[in-house]
Amino acid sequence: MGITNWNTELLPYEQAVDEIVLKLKSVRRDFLRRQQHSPIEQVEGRVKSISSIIAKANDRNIPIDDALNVLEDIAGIRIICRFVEDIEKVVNIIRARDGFDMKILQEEDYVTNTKKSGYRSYHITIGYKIVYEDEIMPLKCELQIRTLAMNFWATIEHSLRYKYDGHLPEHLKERLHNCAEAAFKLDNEMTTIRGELLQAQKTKQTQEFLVNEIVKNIHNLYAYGKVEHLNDYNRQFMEIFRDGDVNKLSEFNHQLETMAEIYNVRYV
Ligand code: 0O2
Repeated sequence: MGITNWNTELLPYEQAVDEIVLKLKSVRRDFLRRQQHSPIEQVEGRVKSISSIIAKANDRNIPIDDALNVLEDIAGIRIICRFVEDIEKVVNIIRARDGFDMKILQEEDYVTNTKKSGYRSYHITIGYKIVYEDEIMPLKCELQIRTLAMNFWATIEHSLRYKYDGHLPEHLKERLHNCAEAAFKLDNEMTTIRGELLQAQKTKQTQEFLVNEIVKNIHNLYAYGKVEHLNDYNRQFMEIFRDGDVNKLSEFNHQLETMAEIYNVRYV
């Protein structure tokens, strides 16, 4: 076995993970800015620990020196969705980038084809290039796309598998199968109330948008010296805000916009 300086060898993977996480978080932010439901709920990234790399290489009879070239999940990204339906949307978002800033190398659908363990998730292996020490460096990265329920199950099962060194006792396997079944049912149940949840989400996003607009409009009127009604505006705003009625917030915002037009206030 050669001497691998793991800490420096893994730095490019850390950079790739940071870049991809940032890009996917921006996708989520774009949806929210457009006041749309984001199929991406959370994004997490990690570089595989040195001990996990060595253990996986050993399990698969891969010489340690080849591990970085052969293992495709040294850089790993987990994309968590609320609903099963969101998984396909995320997959399509990734596919739309194929050939642009990432290259799809492989897709594995463990959502439809549940693993024997009960594991469900959609895996995409991508090729991703980074600029590292002035050189273009191609790397591989595994994206795991799954729902919150699938993630809950996988996290618990992973910890238990680690505890038992990969050899889960039968009684635990059975329980985990029951839990996987329950997670599957939970995802299906969530799908049936998806419409209601999306509506609630939309109302909250609209309320947040209107509050931002109102605060900005009041500030602009103040900045342009239109201070005579300022206390009134603030009082009215607080009353409507406490009331929580989105229509009233919208009406009030409209009033402020009309005032801004009358006073010819330009936005600052
Ligand atoms: P860690 O600590 O998560 O990195 P392959 O079977 O090789 O064709 P696959 O399944 O994509 O394709 O490869 P692999 O190596 O079996 O699994 C890749 C990763 O998927 C795993 O990484 C896990 O994160 C996750 N995974 C796969 N199967 C299971 C499972 O049964 N339970 C859980 N909890 N996770 C799973 P690592 O290396 O296991 O670990």
